[in-house]
Amino acid sequence: MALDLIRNFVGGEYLDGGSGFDNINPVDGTVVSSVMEADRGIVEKAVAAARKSLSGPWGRYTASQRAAIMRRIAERIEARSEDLLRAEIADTGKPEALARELDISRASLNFRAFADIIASSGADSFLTEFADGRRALNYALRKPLGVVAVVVPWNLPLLLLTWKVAPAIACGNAVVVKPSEETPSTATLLGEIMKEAGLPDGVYNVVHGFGENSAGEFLTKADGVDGITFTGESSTGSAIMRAAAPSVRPVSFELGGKNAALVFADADIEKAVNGLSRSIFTNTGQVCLCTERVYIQRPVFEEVVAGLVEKAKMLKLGRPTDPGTTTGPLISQKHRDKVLSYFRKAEDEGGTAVIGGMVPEMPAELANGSWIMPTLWTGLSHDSSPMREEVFGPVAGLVPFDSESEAVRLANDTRYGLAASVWTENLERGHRVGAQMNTGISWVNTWYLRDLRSPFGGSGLSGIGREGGKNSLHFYTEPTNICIKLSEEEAL
Ligand code: NAD
Ligand code: 6OD
Repeated sequence: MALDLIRNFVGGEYLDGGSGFDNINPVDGTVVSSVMEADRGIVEKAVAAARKSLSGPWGRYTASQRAAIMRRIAERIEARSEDLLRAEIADTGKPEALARELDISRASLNFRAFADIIASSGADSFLTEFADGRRALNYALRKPLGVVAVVVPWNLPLLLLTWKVAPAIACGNAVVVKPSEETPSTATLLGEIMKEAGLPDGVYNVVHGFGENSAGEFLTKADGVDGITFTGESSTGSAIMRAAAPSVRPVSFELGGKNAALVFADADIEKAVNGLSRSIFTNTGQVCLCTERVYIQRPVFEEVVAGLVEKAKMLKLGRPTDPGTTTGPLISQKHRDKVLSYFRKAEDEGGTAVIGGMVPEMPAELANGSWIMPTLWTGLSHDSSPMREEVFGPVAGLVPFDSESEAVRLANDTRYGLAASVWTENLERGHRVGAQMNTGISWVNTWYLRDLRSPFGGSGLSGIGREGGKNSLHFYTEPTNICIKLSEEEAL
């Protein structure tokens, strides 16, 4: 189901009001829906509705009651998965199989995982014993932050939204979500699903619009927001940090990446090429974890390049529902202009596109889509802009190296620190090199394999903090330590 009119969702109701903007299908440039942009008043109403829910029954739910409602949300997501799938595809143009297997299935998994995590979480406690015999029991209660602003991007819209909303409500918060202006639909449908699951009104709210001088900025600056969790570009992270500064709000940021893959001569080359191809081209390269720099040990350089070119040739661009489509368009013409600017920079800075490097010829009915050819460059120096700046498209620079230490140095020579992958059949090397990566995650002989209990995030320009498992519980709660005197003697 693709919605024609996308409205803000506040206090359990869809609101009329706000001016409209078009939601464009990147496959063919047609208008999917009209979106009601929230003005400052609507954003303030959403924050007020969230705050009100905290002093209602929601504020008294136990962890196991919250876990139960989250499992119902997961069930309702599964029951409405076709609606969510159609909406996600219409907004993003991504292949149906990818949306089904990654985006929609992770949405329910996010709720199930954090239901389990909150249901089994306990309080940190310490039995304190002093040398003079005094004793005390310390235990830390974790209280919700309160109203959490959730600002998310367009590349994995429902996955990234629920990755934040699930732990936030598991911890007893209320949320106001600002989805990307490019992908407003699934966040909106989730409002209905939350009601169907019995989540009290006001715990989940959605405001639509853009960033600066629109819903994003209004929300991150609104009085009554107690914390901000954000996924998106590093430069937007800086702007949000400035918005959070005056009231010293906690922030959790998952930002951009310039992720490296290191392919050693002792790798299983066929498996490495398969994995690398997935890591470069999945979602048309629009995953923050995608590889954009591939360092290949010299003896296998030509073989890996040839293998990746063959893989790129096998990709099939097309409509999300066409059989065999592997690759959708970029999200917008604006984003394609950005990616194309890197095609020009690559040429100017000495690179050669061994495949791609241009806009593909598409059938007439898709000519207004944001199509781009999967592209691989050789000959780029490590210091060139396509090797240093995040492109966020189906592109990678392929560069040879000689020694392990050189590969580690090149991979770490970046201001980003999100993800890396290491391809080797040498177990010791896998552990050793993986541990030397200055990234939030290092995969060895795989890519984007996730355990939701493990820490996730990045350093440097790639983010602040970690979410996942108890890391999420730490961000979305404030501890209060209770200290109970157990002995007769008072301290001091
Ligand atoms: P973006 O930063 O342009 O937008 C993200 C969200 O922030 C949108 O909802 C947007 O409307 C909002 N926004 C923009 N300016 C704002 C402002 N001044 N105040 C408040 N909100 C504002 O990012 P994008 O183009 O939507 O997504 C692509 C980027 O996201 C890439 O850089 C990618 O690497 C990054 N990303 C990172 C992760 C991660 O986990 N590290 C995951 C997905 C995407
Ligand atoms: O898998 C996740 O939990 C996650 N946050 C992925 C981020 C992908 C970036 O585009």
